[in-house]
Amino acid sequence: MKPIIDLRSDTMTKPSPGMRQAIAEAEVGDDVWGEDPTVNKLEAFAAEMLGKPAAIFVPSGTMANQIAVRSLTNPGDEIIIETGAHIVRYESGAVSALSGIQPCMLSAPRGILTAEQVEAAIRPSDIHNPPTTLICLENTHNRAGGTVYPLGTISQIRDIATSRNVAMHLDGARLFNAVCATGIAPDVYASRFETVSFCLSKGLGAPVGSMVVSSESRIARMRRIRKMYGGGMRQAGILAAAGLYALEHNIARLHEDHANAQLLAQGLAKIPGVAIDEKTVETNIVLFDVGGMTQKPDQLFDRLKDEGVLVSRFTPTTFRAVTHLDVSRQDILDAIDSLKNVLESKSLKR
Ligand code: TLP
Repeated sequence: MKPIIDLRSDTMTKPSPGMRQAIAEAEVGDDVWGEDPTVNKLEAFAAEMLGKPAAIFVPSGTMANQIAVRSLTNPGDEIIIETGAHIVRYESGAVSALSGIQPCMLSAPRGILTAEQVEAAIRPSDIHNPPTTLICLENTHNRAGGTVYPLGTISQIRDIATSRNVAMHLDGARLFNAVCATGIAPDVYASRFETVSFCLSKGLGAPVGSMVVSSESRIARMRRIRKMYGGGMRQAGILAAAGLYALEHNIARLHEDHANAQLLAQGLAKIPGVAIDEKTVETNIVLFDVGGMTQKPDQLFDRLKDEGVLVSRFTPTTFRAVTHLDVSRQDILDAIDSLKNVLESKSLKR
């Protein structure tokens, strides 16, 4: 049996021996009581890194986004968000169910909204209109293929948001991939937003956990909302220890994942019938379309699985491959060979 090369997501990473050691040695207490020293350390560390006064540790990226949105809105409000954003696409309708808001969804190439688009979507104050109270951006943008939000665009949107009294939340599940790709410090990105979430359990390799950073008062509000949503954890220091280890050891290596994504994209681009825009591969996500192949996508997907290469599907014909710390350069070279075997057989264009 061939070894499995799991490119379905960077959520697939497993804790390394060093991380497991940190987990084993973690000091713990009851975090609902604010008494877990390792959670407290992680929260202080994250806040400092992102240049905000406070942070909160939560079980998932979804909960991080949801408590942030809830803390910044009232039921009946409208939020401006890109159509493919995780918050509206992959969180089970939570913003509507839990915050009672309605999303105003705008489509944008590469997932990057323009300031003009956002400005035009902010509702004028009128009794008929829901108040626009929040703009949510995603950096990197998952569904667009890990694209990076230009800082200039974020700043323009910030200026409009400030002048119209609208708050901003960043779904920074993969913010450190953007940091790695651009060299822009995390606190510079964070300074444009009231709240920023980021995940420890994706490319950073922790088994569980996300953070939200914000002001002291908003984090205090989010602690109450987290409790309401069932996210108050007890001896969570064993998870926070993994998160601290991830922040200390696994940021500097993200460029390896980006190089591997480039390598994979170059390999895919050479396979006749595969549609891939190499320019969109800016970080660790590679989207490619197999709609131009003679074999059906379902068949290709299953054959790739049989070859030991696991990818996920974003549309019936678009496959996503995500590089991460459990996938080496050699794995990518092997994956390209397998992709060639599967995709080049009878791969004449229609
Ligand atoms: N993304 C997952 C799936 O849910 C699609 C993945 O495999 O990429 N924001 C962004 C931008 C995300 O990509 C994700 C997870 C989340 C939030 C949610 O994080 P979790 O899964 O921890 O709730």
